[in-house]
Amino acid sequence: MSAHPAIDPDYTVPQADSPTSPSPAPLPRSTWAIGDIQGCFSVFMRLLSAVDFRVGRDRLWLAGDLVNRGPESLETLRWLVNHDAHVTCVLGNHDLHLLACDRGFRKHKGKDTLQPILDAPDKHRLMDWLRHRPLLVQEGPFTMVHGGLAPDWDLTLAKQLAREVETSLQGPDADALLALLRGPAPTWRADLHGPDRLLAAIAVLTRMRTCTADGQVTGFVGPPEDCPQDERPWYAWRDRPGTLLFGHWAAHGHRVTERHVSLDSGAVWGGKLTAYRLEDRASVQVDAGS
Ligand SMILES: [Mn+2]
Repeated sequence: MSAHPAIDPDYTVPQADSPTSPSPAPLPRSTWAIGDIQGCFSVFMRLLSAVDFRVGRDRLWLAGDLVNRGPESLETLRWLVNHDAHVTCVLGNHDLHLLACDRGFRKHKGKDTLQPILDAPDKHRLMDWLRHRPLLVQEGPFTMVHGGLAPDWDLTLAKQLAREVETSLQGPDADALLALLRGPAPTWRADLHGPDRLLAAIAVLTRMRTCTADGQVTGFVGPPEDCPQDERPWYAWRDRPGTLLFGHWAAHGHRVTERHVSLDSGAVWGGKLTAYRLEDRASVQVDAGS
């Protein structure tokens, strides 16, 4: 018997292919939540054109994984740093990988496209900006993370854990935490302490897609319909107030319910880049392949 029984025993996977609008109505001020850019800068720029994004009027919420795998990670990061006043974003696993690579704690691997950032003359400014991004943001009814939340986390605990990680990443002992990203993370348990607690929280906040009722992750990456037995999408174990926005799960694609909005629609794999407007819940997508 599970310690954290599902609140919704009849949980069903939300419908795929949520409707998108080719030309959203203008609003006095729009807040566009955008999924994993992963260095696809030209696609990102096309999406901003498609939604008529105006600097100084509109805002961006980004679900993390700003960089890596795509061809223009440096251009993406520079643009975001230069538009900092209009950008709210959370850190994803690729962003943390970049921070760890920069400090020499992880190796730049075969499919990584981070070298131009690591070689850039303004690298320190870019890394300093990235290191000061949150892992969870909340405003009004909306909460955004890159990965997910553990079944036994309510929003209060999720925010507290995100703040603990952010404090560590932004403090004098950041290197000690980044160095630990080399190794495996423990499965989240409420009685973890110290670095293990932070590592487990990072794994949930930045890498979780599906899990068992007690929070075990198997690394399933397929669509939610094919979820392994005894697992569910992380959001399906517990009802939480408001609307949760998340990225990281390309095979989930963009699906919208009142409670959950998935934003990673696989732009870096030739899919789409998605923007979802908080004010009226309109969705706009551009094809990454064109
Ligand atoms: Mn990710």
